[in-house]
Amino acid sequence: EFAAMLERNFAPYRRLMTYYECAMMEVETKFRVLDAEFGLQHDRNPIESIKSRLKSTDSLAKKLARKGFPMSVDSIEQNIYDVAGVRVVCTFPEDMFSLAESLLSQDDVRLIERRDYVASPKPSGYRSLHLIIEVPIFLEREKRSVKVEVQLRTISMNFWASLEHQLRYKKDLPDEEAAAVAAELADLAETAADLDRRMQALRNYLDDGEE
Ligand code: 0O2
Repeated sequence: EFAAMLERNFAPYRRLMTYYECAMMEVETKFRVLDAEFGLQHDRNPIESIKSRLKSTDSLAKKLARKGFPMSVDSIEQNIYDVAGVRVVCTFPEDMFSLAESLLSQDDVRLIERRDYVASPKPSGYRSLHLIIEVPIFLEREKRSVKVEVQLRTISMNFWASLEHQLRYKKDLPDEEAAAVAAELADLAETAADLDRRMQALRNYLDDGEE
């Protein structure tokens, strides 16, 4: 159904995806600017890496179907908030939150939704700070607001999420074993969070010594 709809609406679909790509570039640049400025002030960089991705046609079709939304180009724009995704991997947990705060204080950024999976981790153990924001993009004749999902994580949270994502495809196990694997993964997430807490404490100790 989705494939047939795309075939009929290929030009508007491509146009919409281009808008998302532009918004993703804008947001990525905002983080690069914040990273550079922070580097000047503090002699270290809060961002380890940035990765942007556009949701694939396949994942879009699956998400619309799963959530029972109409299969149309307009429906993508109205209902799917993570078509454009920017993942920012930070060095320390406090960096995640100060970057988020700086981004949200910019007058062309509008916050749509904030989900703090650090304060409230998912049952899987997943931790990250998710922001759905809207940013303007300037086109030849108009200005459009486009939604972007930002995921802020530490290196340690990203390490856990990447490996858990890989292992998820191997979870075709009997219920009992699957539960044991899930429990082990949740426990590993606690270990990762502990690393973050200790690294942050060390960072704060060294920063205090410098003043
Ligand atoms: P991809 O390939 O990153 O797009 P929904 O999107 O509706 O399923 P919701 O509640 O809208 O879920 O979004 P949520 O859970 O706040 O964020 C979804 C995204 O967060 C996921 O994207 C993952 O990137 C990440 N995520 C959430 N929970 C987990 C988890 O337990 N493990 C890992 N590794 N990542 C997680 P998608 O859509 O799954 O995929």
